[in-house]
Amino acid sequence: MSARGGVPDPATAASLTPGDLAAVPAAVVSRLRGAHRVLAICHEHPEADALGAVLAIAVALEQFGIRVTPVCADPVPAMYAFLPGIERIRTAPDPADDYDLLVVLDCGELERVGPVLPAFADLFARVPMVNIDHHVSNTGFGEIDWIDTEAAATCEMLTLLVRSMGVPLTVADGVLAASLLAGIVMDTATFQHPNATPRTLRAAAELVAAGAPLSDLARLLYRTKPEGQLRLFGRVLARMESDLDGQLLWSDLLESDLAATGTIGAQSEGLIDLMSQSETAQIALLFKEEPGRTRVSVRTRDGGPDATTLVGIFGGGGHARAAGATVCAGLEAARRDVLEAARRLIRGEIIAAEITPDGDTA
Ligand SMILES: [Mn+2]
Repeated sequence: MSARGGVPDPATAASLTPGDLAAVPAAVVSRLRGAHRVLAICHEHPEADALGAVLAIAVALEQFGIRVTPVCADPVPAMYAFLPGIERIRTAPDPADDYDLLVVLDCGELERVGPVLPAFADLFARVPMVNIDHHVSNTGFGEIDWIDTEAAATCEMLTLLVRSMGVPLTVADGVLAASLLAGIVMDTATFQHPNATPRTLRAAAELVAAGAPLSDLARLLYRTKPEGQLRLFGRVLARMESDLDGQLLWSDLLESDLAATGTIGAQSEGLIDLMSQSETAQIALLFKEEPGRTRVSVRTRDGGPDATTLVGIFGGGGHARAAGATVCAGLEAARRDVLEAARRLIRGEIIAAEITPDGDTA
């Protein structure tokens, strides 16, 4: 890629510091460089950090003549179909290939790779594994573990890795830079979450300089929705209720809403974040009706109650501002019990937290 007006020459657009690159363990680099046949795998139910990571590691290692199979146990969701190179990702390892290294990406525990694990139990037991991840809860299941909980995304770590391996970020017609930036945009909500650090921005600056389409990625990952999804949001928002002068806000997502709008449960993603934009809400709750159970998503205001305190009562987990739980009860009963606990939490009647260190935040 040549330098054009306003686009810095990627060769001279270094933003990452030597200190940033020193965070990459030499053992990871040498293990990767010594491999011949690599299986790169991310978690099931993938999002852009997982998908971007398997694609990026594949493209980067291929620059050294290493053969890589990028795998995710689930088919790529339609909303990520625009990512360049995404069609390469398979749902299972190639049974005919003789892998000598597994690279597990963005998985807090090995089981997160999904049904591929039991289906290829022998492969996972036999072949050495490098574990690259940024989740605090990572169990350290690899032969080599590189866990960086300061990284906003696994793709931030891989940007450091690729740079320290000397691979130009411009290779593969932009697939490398776009994949890496997609993961960073995904996990930071376009640099809006508090996990976006100066290093995250330095990594992203180099990717943009290498041609990664930041504006397109932000729009396609966060501001593009099927019409049915907007109608789903409309139904749920119209049903919203509040209490305690608006400090407590909630709504229900019924199974019939999905049928009426032609959507699937995963398309409720983002709805609770919209509800949590309420000026007054300390706690926003979304109750999702499912067969035989109710999923509860929780968001809390900065400086407000800890969401993990609330969901901990119901066996859930997550983060202080975003958490979730699954209640084995129908919608009415689950809503009654969770709202009662939320009222007590807002009134300061619950002080001791039963905290689950990590869990679903959906
Ligand atoms: Mn991630």
